[in-house]
Amino acid sequence: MSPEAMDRTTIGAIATPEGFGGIGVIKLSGPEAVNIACSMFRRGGPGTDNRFGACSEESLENWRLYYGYVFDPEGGRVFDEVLLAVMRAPYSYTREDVVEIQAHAGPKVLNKILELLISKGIRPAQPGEFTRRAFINGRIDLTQAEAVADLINASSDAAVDMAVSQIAGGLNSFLVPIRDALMSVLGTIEAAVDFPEAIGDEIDASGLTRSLSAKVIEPVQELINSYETGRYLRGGLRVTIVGGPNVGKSSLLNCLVNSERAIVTDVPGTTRDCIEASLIAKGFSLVLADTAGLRKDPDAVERLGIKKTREYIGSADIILFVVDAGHSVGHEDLCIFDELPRDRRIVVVNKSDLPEEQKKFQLSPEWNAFPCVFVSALYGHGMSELLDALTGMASASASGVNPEFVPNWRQKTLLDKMHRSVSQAVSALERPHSLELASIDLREAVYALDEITGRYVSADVLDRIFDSYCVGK
Ligand SMILES: Nc1nc2c(ncn2[C@@H]2O[C@H](COP(=O)(O)OP(=O)(O)OP(=O)(O)O)[C@@H](O)[C@H]2O)c(=O)[nH]1
Ligand SMILES: [Mg+2]
Repeated sequence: MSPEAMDRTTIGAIATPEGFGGIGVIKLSGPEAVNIACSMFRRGGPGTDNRFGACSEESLENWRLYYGYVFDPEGGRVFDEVLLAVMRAPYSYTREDVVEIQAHAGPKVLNKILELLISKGIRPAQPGEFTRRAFINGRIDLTQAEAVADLINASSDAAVDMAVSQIAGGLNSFLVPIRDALMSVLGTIEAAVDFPEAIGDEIDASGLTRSLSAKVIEPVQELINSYETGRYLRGGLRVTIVGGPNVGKSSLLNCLVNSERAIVTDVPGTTRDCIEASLIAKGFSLVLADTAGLRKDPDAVERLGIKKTREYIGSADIILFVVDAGHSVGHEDLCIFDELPRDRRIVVVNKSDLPEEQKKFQLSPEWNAFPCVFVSALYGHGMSELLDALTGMASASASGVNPEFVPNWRQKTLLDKMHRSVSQAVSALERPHSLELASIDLREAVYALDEITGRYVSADVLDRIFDSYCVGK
């Protein structure tokens, strides 16, 4: 199904977050936006004859800020002193006539102005409706619309960079040549299916297969790979803190987030559950998880905690393996360490504040090859070095990822579908008399690609995407 038919009503919403502040913005979009805003706006200040200077639609130029007052034309009551900007179609966010009113950000005053606008015929906007209109009106594609939400939700520099690149059309520009290649092969195959006598025998199946592999399968695989490595740019890098009991895992979490997030005692086995806390460090968003200490003979409750720890290890991007500087490395430590994924672990030697005579830890030869940081969670020593090691590892794994082309989960699912369909088409092309099957698979791939960009997408999918937006965006 093609993008839905346009709803032509004029919509309005408070575009800034609820609360008290300097400025609150009310945004309108639709054919009546300028007319309605004008009917309740009077220019003021220099250049006007009086406080309620007359204002006609034509007198408001595009892209200029006008100083004045919002007032109720019925009773004449003034609601606020505002700045107003008009952006007429098609040079606006939605490609419709758009008006923005910058008022004072108090919930009462903004709601009063919105109510006044509604009484004049404006419909309150649904969540994401301005961006949805920008998409329906063809100003942006669906990948760009989704990146707008990513930008709003971005919690780190890396996530901002990625969203900005994608708003500029990064992902779509990568997909355009893939679609062209698919359509070209599909055109050849469909012609051969429709006119078998004329073309059927002359078709160069191995040439088509090569083209599909180089121009479709390989770049699609590249995008799928960048989802895996770039996933944390969106949701945050998952860092799991593991180690034996009492080594200071919870103390480390508290120290990193500078808050008493987890309970710390000298009783081994204090932490039974996994405790999460977020942190922004050196431009990266980190989701830290403190876990139950891993040991050989846990009680029933600890056993459940340890099961959960293993799940966290499985889904972690980086694992901090904490050991106690006051203990030598034991068999149990080595066993835990060996269980951890090789390329994602950092050894953290905690309690390095202990006096020299109490220090028993010696770096095990097996651990030489891995990053190792000495810290004291009690005194906050070594945290900067630890964050350097963490973000260094994150940067290294992101270095192969082009932030312009990092798909989200929805897009990645459709890329998987494309990959499957095109691979099936390639197999069909390698068999005799299977051109029709190949064309069906390639059509499926084109549908999947068009669902990514929104060229053909169901209203349900759009509802799901835009419902997660805030009102006013
Ligand atoms: N000297 C010193 N003591 C520490 C340090 N970090 C933690 N401790 C102490 O070590 C003990 C255990 O700390 P926790 O943070 O609860 O250790 P844990 O690894 O979370 O322990 P479990 O949850 O029981 O597995 C507490 O008495 C802490 O005060 C440190 O850097 N130096
Ligand atoms: Mg603990």
